[in-house]
Amino acid sequence: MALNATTIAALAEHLERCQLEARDTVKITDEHPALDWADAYAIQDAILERKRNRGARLVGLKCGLTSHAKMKQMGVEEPVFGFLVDEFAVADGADVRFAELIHPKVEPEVAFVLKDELRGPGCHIGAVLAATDFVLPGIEVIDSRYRDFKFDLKSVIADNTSAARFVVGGRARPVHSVDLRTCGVVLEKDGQPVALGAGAAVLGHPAAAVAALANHLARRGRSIPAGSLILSGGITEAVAVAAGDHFALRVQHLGSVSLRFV
Ligand code: OOG
Ligand code: MG
Repeated sequence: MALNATTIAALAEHLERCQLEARDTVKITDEHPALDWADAYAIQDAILERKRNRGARLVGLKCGLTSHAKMKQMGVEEPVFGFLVDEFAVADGADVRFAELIHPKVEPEVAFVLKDELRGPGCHIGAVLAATDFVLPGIEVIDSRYRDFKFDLKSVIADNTSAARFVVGGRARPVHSVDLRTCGVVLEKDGQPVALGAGAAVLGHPAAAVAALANHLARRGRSIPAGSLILSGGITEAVAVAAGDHFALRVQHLGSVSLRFV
């Protein structure tokens, strides 16, 4: 670690305030160029700790930058991982208040719910499929706290990988009943398709992203607990949002899910 505990806590407070107050900021590596990977995840952990101290519940985890479309869009080359708390959750079909966000974008994703703990190293697609209870369609609303959505990997990790809101569909499908590689996804804005893809866009298979998460956590002495909800990462480029937009995601065999920005 390159930063001391006081700086980690101050950066966590700063980034969380930006999230809660819908304010943007310059990326933290501008002021702290020495910030390393351990610092970045320590800041993310400190944000989670702040939320937990106010009564928030950890409901799951997210993988980000797991598709070539996303990596290309953001100009980076490695997946990142973050957390999901209950305050980010939106009910299917519900309204999201645009004023609570800075410059949100939406992403079509597949969500996994685990029946068993997943522990790396050496976690692979087979282990993920065996540990998965069911899968759901999900829309993630990302909202980087960094000005103009411009960041490097360490800054975005510290900012909890831009996590802001998410919604998942309510029809649970057993993971063995669908081929998540070939299943098609259509994201519609106000009834018009705005992004199209298939599950294979995410590391060849969305379960590979969950395996990468388990292997990443193993390097930090952690595992994915049973019962976790995991967003496996945007299948297409993220789509910019304006107030009034309605988004519906249709995932082949998994049903649909929607939300509206008001
Ligand atoms: C980082 C988060 C990306 C995904 O699904 O790829 C992400 C960002 O692009 O702001 O959640
Ligand atoms: Mg995402």
